Order: sequence, then C-alpha cells, then structure tokens
Amino acid sequence: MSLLNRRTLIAGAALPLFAINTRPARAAEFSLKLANNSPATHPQSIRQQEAADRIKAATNGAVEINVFPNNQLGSDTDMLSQLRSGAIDFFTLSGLILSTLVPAASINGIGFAFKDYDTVWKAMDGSLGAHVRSEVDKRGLIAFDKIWDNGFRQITSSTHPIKGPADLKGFKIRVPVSPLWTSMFAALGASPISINFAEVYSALQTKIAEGQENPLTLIQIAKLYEVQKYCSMTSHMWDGFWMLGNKRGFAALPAEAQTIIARELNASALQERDDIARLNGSVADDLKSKGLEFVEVDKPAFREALKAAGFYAEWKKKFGDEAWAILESEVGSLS
Ligand code: X2X
Repeated sequence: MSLLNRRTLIAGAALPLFAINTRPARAAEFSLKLANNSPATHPQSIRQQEAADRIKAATNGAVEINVFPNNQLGSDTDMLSQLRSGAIDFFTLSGLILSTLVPAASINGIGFAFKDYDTVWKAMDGSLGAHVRSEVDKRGLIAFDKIWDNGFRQITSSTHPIKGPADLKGFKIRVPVSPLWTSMFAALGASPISINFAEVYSALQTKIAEGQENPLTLIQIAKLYEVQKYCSMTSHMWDGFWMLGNKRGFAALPAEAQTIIARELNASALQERDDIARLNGSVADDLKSKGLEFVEVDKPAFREALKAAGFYAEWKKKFGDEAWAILESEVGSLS
C-alpha cells in the first residue's frame, strides 16, 4: 500500500510506533516501495535492501520498505510519474533525468566540471547539492541529503574507437532522457538518441544506437560489454542518483519513522560510494578480460569542442548566474 493511501488511515494520529520494543514484532504499519533502475547486483540495490532491513529492525517491524531494483516498476520516466503520484514512495534517479521536472538538478552533469571524487563529494554534500535539494523541494518531492554514486561516465562503441571529438561526428549514441545530455552530445557533433536505461542493452544489440556512455561499474554489471567493443575513458561528466521521496507521503509518517528512514538511507548512500570506489580499482581489468578494448583519448579536445560550440555559455544562461556561481565556487572557473 502506498504512503498516500495509508495516510488517510492514520491522519493526525500520533502512533506509539516504538513503544513496542519489548513485544514481538508485528505486521508492518507502513508498507512502502523503493524503486531503482539498476541491476539487483549493483551496490546501489544491495545497499538499499540493507537500509530497508535496518529500518525494519529499528522500527520493530512497523516500517517495511520493499525494494524493486532493475526497472521492475517501469522505466525511469514511468517511475518518476509513479513517485509523483504516490504509487512509489522512494526512487533513486539521476539528477540529469530529474531535470525534466526540476531543471536545476542537471547542473552536476555539466561537461568536465569535476576533476575528481573529492571535488564531487565536497560539492554534492555542500552548496551545490543543497541548491539542487531546495529546488527539488519546490516540486512536491524530497531529496535526501546524501546523493548516491553512479560515477564518471565513459563512452563505449560497437563500431569504431572514439579517440577525440572528430570520431563522434554523426555517431549514434544513446543518452538518457535529459536535455543536458542531448545538448552536450549534439555540441560534440554526435547524433544523440534519448532512450531509458531499461532499453539500452537491446538498443545496442540491435544497433539502434552504435554506442552509449556510462560509468564502468554499470557497463560491467549491466553486461553492456557483451554488445560493445571499445571503451574511451573520457570521464566527461559525473553522475549520481538522488534518493527521492514523495513529500506528502513522507510527511504523513510519524516523525520518528522519518528520522530513522532518512538516517539509514543516508548511511547506505555513503557505503555505496565506498563500494563504487573499491570497484573502480578493478573494474577496468575485468572489462578488458571480457574483451572490451580500452582506447586512449584526447580528453582536453572534448572540452575545447564543447567550449567552441558555446555549450558552457548556453547552460550558464539556462541555469542562471546564481546557480552557475555556486557551481564555479565548488569546481573552479568553467568558461
Ligand atoms: O540511464 C543511464 O545510463 C544510467 C543508468 O546511468 C542513469 O541512471 C543515468
């Protein structure tokens, strides 16, 4: 049952949720849904299940969160609608895709903004993340404090190696559904096609798209190496998943349950960041052993091409001077 349905049953009631620690666990008072787009074996899914287990234990069984990984409840676009309507209670989504509802949320995806993970976490746990979360709040959703890592994105191809921007000319590259992604790859001369992650493997297999871009961990866990030949380490953007909640539904939970849920989801996010950092150490070798060919890239050339195409100027205008100043205060000058 969704939070919103539940709410009608408990409106105004101050439930003695946790006054029951000495009694046996009972059936859940609140049965909630958490969904994502990543395979069940991705650290994101594993750490979300662990958070759900801890939340259940800490509420003595009163709050049960059922985790639905791997697009089981639909594509990202579908799940975002379900979150808004209250059919899903929690959902992790890339800020860039979230920008279809909250335009400010794609700001961390600006090409080559982050030089390393230290800069990412300082910004996303600091002023840049706070800016995005306050914009999310205006749209009937909440974003929990700690964003989950997706990673620095790398380009893969089944047709030819991508070494510099010239190799992207007319390249049919799948990008997630987000204006920033389309704009960036169009600025680099490619032919971007917006496709939800749920359909990426088959789009690559059937050659609807020649290539795609994703962090190495996801390329490995979603087995995209089976349908791609080359990998170019462009690290052209950093992408993370905001843990989103339906605001009305969350507010209808007892305050103590809210505190426990937020605490455990944030704790799992930090553990997931560590998992990805650990995997980053070994995943390239694993992908090589599976036949993916790594390609040397001229990274500065991509950034220069974006600059020359007016990409930074265009997005500075779209985000506005104030947001752009926050971004640059975290990552340094971009123009
Ligand atoms: O759709 C993708 O490529 C993915 C899985 O990286 C995101 O969620 C943005």
